[in-house]
Amino acid sequence: MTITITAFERSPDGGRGLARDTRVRWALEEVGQPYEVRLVSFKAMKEPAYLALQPFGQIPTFEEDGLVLFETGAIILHIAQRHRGLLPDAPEPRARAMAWMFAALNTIEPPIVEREAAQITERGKPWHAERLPMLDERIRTRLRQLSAWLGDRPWLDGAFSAGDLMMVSVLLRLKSSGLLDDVPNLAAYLARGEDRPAYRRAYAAQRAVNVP
Ligand SMILES: N[C@@H](CCC(=O)N[C@@H](CS)C(=O)NCC(=O)O)C(=O)O
Repeated sequence: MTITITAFERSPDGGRGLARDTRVRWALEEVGQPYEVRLVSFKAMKEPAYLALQPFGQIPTFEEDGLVLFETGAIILHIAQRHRGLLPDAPEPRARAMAWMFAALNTIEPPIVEREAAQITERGKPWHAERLPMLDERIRTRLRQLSAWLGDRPWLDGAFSAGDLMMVSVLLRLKSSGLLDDVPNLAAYLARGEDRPAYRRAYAAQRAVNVP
């Protein structure tokens, strides 16, 4: 049965690969599963037919054989559990790879998203300039901690896993912020992720939609 995911008809990032369909495309490329993409407009994402798939009116969704999933954590965990290549077989390393997925989504992504939201919605407010350094420092704290853990390992815990896929995807949102300048091992970690053939294919596929 064909896998179908949804993505923006036109991504606000202009094809830089930061919309969250890219991480799902990447996971599918890593495990060698073909997929189709249904492009949706902002208007359609808020209509009842789409809200029946994704209650919050967001991309991406995942559909396969009657199963409908939303939330990239759930989607990528499902892909990684169903197909070989993104999770170790042994139970303990497998559980640890999942822990890194949660760390990416619950510990690292929230302050990054908060900073992005502040830059979009709070620009021009009198207190924005004072608040931004505080938001930056929250991210820097997490980056220092993650950098200390990573040290000189290539990946977070053994071989590349869904935990790395999620962590790299989240950190890529910081690429143009300058916040990675102080953590060269994390910058190199990102570069290793971006260099994976599966990531390159995923990036190219979303870019083809957004930069026709
Ligand atoms: N926690 C969700 C977040 C999904 C999300 O924020 N999607 C963004 C695009 S990357 C979106 O659809 N934004 C439009 C909106 O929220 O109206 C996930 O990981 O799937």
